[in-house]
Parts: sequence; C-alpha cells; structure tokens
Amino acid sequence: MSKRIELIGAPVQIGAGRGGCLMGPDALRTAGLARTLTELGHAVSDRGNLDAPEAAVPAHPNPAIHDLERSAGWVEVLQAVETEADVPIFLGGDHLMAAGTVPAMAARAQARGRPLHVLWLDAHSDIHTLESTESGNLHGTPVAYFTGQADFRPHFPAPRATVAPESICMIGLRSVDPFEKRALTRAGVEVHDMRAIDEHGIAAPLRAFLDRVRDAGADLHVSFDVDFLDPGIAPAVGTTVPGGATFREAHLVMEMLNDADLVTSLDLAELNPFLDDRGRTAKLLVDLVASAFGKSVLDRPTRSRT
Ligand code: 6HN
Ligand code: MN
Ligand code: MN
Ligand code: MN
Repeated sequence: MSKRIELIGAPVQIGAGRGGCLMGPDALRTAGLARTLTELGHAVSDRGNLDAPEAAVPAHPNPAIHDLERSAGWVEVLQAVETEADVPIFLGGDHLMAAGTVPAMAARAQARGRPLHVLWLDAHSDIHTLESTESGNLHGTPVAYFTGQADFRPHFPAPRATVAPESICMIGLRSVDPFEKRALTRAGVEVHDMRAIDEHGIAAPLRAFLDRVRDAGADLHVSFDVDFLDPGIAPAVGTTVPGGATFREAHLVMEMLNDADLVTSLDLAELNPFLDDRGRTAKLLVDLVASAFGKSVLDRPTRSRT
C-alpha cells in the first residue's frame, strides 16, 4: 500500500558519548533512503534537517551530565514536530531524539483519539533518569522521560504527551544497568532480551505485541537503535554490544512490520557514519527500512499469519 512518507532529519549527537551521529541523516540519504522508498511506490518528501538552539535551563546536580542545554533544546524542537505524512521517519541522530519524537507522536495519536504503542529495538533500555545516569550521556534517558517515570523538569520541558509503560515492547536488550533493571520491572515494560530471543526466536514476541497494538487500535512508533543489530553486521554505532540481532532476525522484524501494516512513525537512531565501514551500516539500514515498507522476496507477501 502506497504511503506518504516524510523524512525528518534530527542530527542530535550530544546525547551520545562521542561525536558522529550528526552525520547520520545525511548518510541515510546518501545510502539512498528516499529513492528506495520511492521505488517501492511510496510518496516520499524530505523536510531536511532540523536544528535546535541551546535552551536556558538550570544546572543539574549530577556532575556526569553533559550538554544539558542543547539536549533540552532538541527535546523541545522535536516534540513540536507536526506532520501530514502517514509515516514520518526521523533520521537520527543519537537516541536522545526519542525524548522528542515519541512525545510528538503520542500527541499526534492523542489528537486522533488513539493511544501510542512503542516498539523499542535496542541493545539498551535507555530508561535512566537525570539522577541515575552515570555516563551522563542523555541518549540513555528517553524512555524514563516519555513514560513519565521521572520528572525531568525544570531541565526538560514537560512531555507534550506520555506513553504508558505497558504499551512499550523492548526487543534485543543485552546491556541493562542495575538501576534500569529495577526501573523496567517497576514500570512494567514488556522486555525480550537476547537470551529470550535465542530461546524462543524473535517472531513470537513480536507477533504477540503486534496483535496487542491492533486490538488496542493504537498508533505504532518504532524506535530502531542501530545497536539492536549485531556489531558484526552494523559497526557504525558508538555503543556496540556483542550478540545482537542477526541480518535475518532484523529483516524478519521489518517484514513482519510491513505485513502487519501498523507502523505510523519510525526513528532510525544512533547511526554514527564516522565509525562505518564504507557505508555498509547505512546501506543495511536502508535495506531494513525497505523490508518494513514493502520489499519482499516474492511478488506477494509471505505472511506468517493474517
Ligand atoms: N543508547 N546505559 C548506558 C548509559 O550510558 O546510560 C548506555 C546507553 C546507551 C544509549 O544506546 O541509545
Ligand atoms: Mn555538569
Ligand atoms: Mn538506544
Ligand atoms: Mn542502544
């Protein structure tokens, strides 16, 4: 089915521990994202890259935190995004971007009387608070922010809309800090770590979650962190963790998302082209997006279930 897809560049990089995600949106463009989606029959537009000023915010007592003013600026700018597209694709940018994109998409869902569900594909749970982060890298905090698990004011603006923790499904986890383990349990987020994927496969939990999204009549935001993938196939990310999703596991997730036809927005987060190997990670991401938007091996969808 043909969709109106809007590419929105979010070159956030101060949320990560090292520079390079600034180049993420342009690497995805260079790898042919728009052309690929157009060839699949979609109507693609490109808003170009957003920019964010530093916000005037008080210092936080946690001395590890860096770039708080610019981070707050990005959260404000991204939260305000409005789009007419069926599916906006936010081109990151480190994962702090989700502190803006998810509330923006939650507000958009709310305006059409629907809840927002979030599929979080990541090695990490990113559920630190401003108080708990030890690295001070705020890309580790968006989930605590957009679920309202912690009050980030007065450093960040209040979220425009929040997402219920029970409406989040995390797949791919394999690096979760002690504070985050407690936070995930307390919040009641659905989590499938790599150990569970090894045992049961990736299709079963995803299928169950997609059924839940459909039954809830919800919008679905997918937040795709490059480190969800195994570093052997996706080296261009600052926070590689061994034992990630394989090439086929990742494509299967995207193919199932296409079959379910529920995705209403997508983040492509954490691509650091400075660490890439001749563009292979960027090209893999474009290929995965193609699978999520209709590229299939055969002429007909190979549906696992209707
Ligand atoms: N990401 N839990 C670690 C930290 O520094 O807080 C890693 C965060 C990674 C964030 O991958 O988007
Ligand atoms: Mn400081
Ligand atoms: Mn992440
Ligand atoms: Mn991650």
